[in-house]
Amino acid sequence: MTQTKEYLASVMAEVEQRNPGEAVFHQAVQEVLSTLAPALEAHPEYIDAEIVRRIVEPERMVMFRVPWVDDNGKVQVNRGFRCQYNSAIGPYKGGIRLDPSVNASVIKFLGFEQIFKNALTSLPMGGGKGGSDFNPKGKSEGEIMRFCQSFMNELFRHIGPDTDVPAGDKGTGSREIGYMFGQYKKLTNEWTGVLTGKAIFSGGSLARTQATGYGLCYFVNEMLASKGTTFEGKTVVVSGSGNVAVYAAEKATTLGAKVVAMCDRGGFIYDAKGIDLDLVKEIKFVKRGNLSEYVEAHTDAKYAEGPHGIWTVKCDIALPCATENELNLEDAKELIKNGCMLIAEGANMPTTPDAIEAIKEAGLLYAPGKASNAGGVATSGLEMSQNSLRLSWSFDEVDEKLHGIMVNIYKAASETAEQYGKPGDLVLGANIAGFTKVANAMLWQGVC
Ligand code: NDP
Ligand code: 2IT
Repeated sequence: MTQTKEYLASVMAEVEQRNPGEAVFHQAVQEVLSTLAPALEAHPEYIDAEIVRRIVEPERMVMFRVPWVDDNGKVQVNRGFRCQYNSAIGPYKGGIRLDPSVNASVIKFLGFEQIFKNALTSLPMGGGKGGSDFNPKGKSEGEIMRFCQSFMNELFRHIGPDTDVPAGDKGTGSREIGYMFGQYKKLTNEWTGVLTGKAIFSGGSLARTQATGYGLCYFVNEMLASKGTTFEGKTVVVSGSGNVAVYAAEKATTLGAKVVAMCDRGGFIYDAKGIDLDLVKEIKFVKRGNLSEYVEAHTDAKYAEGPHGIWTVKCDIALPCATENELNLEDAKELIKNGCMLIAEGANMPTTPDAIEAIKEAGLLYAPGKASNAGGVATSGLEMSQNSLRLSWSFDEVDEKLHGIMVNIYKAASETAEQYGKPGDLVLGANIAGFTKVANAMLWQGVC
């Protein structure tokens, strides 16, 4: 085991040396590599074929200029990325993030996570991610459209329904996917399922909008069942108030829980009666406003500046659904002190490594995003299937398939954890289950 751990440490050192200063990328790789030793011990052929050294290196990374003209006639320049990380089990698949914080490190961390997440869904999808440092906040419809068209003017030559299928992520919703899809169609003169998260009337799948949040709750349901309990009567805190957060809160509420707090970048709301989700949807999705407006309608609710305070709210279940590293050690200590029993990630890598340690040590149930938030990409996979079949399934049909996939991911992660002598360690279980699938495909395909 020592030798294997040394081998993994040497790969990690190479990743750090080859990608200097890319902190979140290093963090994501470290999280996976720190759990792989038992799998490599059981399968020395993975070391012989240098699967780990190969899997940490993206197959391709495209970086490009995205020029566009703002409403004042001024030329703006953003940077676009697409990381085509691994295509061993299917076409590259993963979202596009539009956020000022986007850089090569962020895109590579997200692409790397996506490899294992997509493998866990059991659908034939490789891993990829893209995005731009464009900030959609405060832009007019015209500016959003011109940016998306310019972004696609370059991206189109790198993607395709059997090559790479992007989708939404933070900052990219149905509106942006629509403009990108329109431009791809114009440039290629082809109507194909090249993007997922499309509108229902234009080849999209029912339940894709809800899928990440609903899937997260289906996964949490399985975790709770392992302790003989359910969502019924639980108090839940959900960070964020975007696509993932809102539909996680909606499903948790349907399953009998009370969601008492949510946040955005500006601050968090606390409503002891249970959050009014119709109002949150109106503020965030229709008006594209700030959550602070919530207390204008619900004067007995509270709003506090800064999103971090949300973790001081007492709850049974915490669902971080906003962004990476949003839940740190101090936040974890607050949750533990207040009797929280379960933390499951809707966002990608929202919990810092020291916070994860503390959460595990305190004996809370903990689910890593690459397992618990896989419902979104799984349903994107179902959208691809429907596009290929030229068919549309009903909401219930898709939702039922999503539910089955999440139950299976939980089973795969928990059974793998048990198989490797770490029962309950869903981080190790998810990493090894996802890794093994991709590693076997890479072995079978030879050194390429
Ligand atoms: P959205 O853009 O729809 O919503 C993001 C939410 O998080 C918003 O409420 C936003 O606040 C808040 N937020 C963003 N950045 C920060 C920050 N730095 N600090 C505090 N709050 C922040 O994104 P999604 O819901 O789609 O994505 C959320 C997370 O889930 C991301 O990590 C994404 O990668 C992950 N994910 C998304 C999937 C999907 O299908 N969309 C699938 C799986 C994972 P504000 O409104 O003020 O901007
Ligand atoms: O992080 C993710 O899994 C997503 N943003 C969804 C990707 C997708 O292709 O649906």
